[in-house]
Amino acid sequence: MTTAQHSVHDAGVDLIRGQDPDVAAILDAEAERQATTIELIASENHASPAVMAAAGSCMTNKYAEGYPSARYYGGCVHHDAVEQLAIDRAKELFGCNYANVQPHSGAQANAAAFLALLKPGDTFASLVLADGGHLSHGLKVNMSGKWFNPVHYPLHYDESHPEFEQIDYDKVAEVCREHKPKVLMCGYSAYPRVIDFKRFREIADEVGALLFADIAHIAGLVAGGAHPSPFPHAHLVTTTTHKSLRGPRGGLILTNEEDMIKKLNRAVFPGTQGGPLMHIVTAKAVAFGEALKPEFRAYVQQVVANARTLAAALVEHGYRITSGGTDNHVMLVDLRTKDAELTGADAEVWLERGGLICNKNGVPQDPRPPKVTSGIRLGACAVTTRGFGEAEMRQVAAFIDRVLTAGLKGEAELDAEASAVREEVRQLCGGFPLPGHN
Ligand code: DSN
Repeated sequence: MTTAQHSVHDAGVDLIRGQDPDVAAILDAEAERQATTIELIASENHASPAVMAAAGSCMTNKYAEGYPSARYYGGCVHHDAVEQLAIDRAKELFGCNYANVQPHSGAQANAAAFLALLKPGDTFASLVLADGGHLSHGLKVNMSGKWFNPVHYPLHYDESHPEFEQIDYDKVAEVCREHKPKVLMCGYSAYPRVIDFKRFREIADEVGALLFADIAHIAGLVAGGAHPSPFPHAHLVTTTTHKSLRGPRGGLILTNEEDMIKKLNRAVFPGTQGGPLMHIVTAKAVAFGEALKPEFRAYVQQVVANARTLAAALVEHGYRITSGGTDNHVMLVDLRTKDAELTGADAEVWLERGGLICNKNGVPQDPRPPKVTSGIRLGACAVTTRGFGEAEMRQVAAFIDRVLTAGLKGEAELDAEASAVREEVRQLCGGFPLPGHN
């Protein structure tokens, strides 16, 4: 067992080891992978030992269908207490009057929001999905696209426009005027710029739509003051809790609209879910408590600074960053400026061989299919949690460039360089242990 594995992780896995060595071996290997690789997937993070302990706690043993003080099962006194704590902390964190902490995921939160706000066949507007949207924002094979009528607004696609690859707000208004959606959605999975919630609300008001902000990616930045809040502009906000917010894997719904509260509660339970995952609700309470601390504000400021530094360093290495940079934690790297033949699919696999974990991602107007793509998406949330600063981000950019440059030369060059980078990554990670490791 390596030093990196002497951690809070061991306490849990040691319990499993005696009973189920097969599972324990997998957990050990995953702990080792997380400790010794650089996590650049923009939607991932390293939750604290307290969050992970709560997620693995006795709260998993209980059914608590319903809401605090209104359950369908006895014995919920402590589950009431922890859910109420999570609700109160979420409301304080985001400055709103209502929080539903039960959605199992962001997609589940969105499904409940659609159920509450729309009838089958109703129209809603969202970003062109391939340009940074999410599957739950109207993909044809998702419930949102099968049962409702999504219409999509574009980015600026004209390279000479000063806001190239940023949201084209005039087109948002045009699409809304033409289709009169009941709901206008904003918030994305791969959009590196600030979202102008006020402008979205003006457009929503003009056409009589409700404004629905899915802040799954930027929730931590919003909570920590590094991105403007969707409130007071959005009527409804959904998010995940495990990305920049650094909690357990899960979802959350927020609003200030009194007339939506009953509908939202019903849409989550019994509309789209049964028993809440109370161990995860408990871990959400812990994570929200962490996010209310001043250290979290410093953390998200550093996330943004680190993302900017990584983007700038990659530009120096010859890569194009879509929209010219990033204002938040995420960036899309257009690989074609390095080499027209380089694909996101190859880059993802090659980088993993060097211990650099990311995902292929389409760039706006990408001519390649989603399983190939011309880009990779990188984020700074996880590396900032382990303590990387701007010097380390420049090192990361150099690692990325070394692996991709070698990969373009051929398998022998890739094998040698990826192995060398893998070792340097391991050493760098050793100096920045994950939370709870020593
Ligand atoms: N899969 C998430 C992401 O990577 O952004 C969105 O659900």
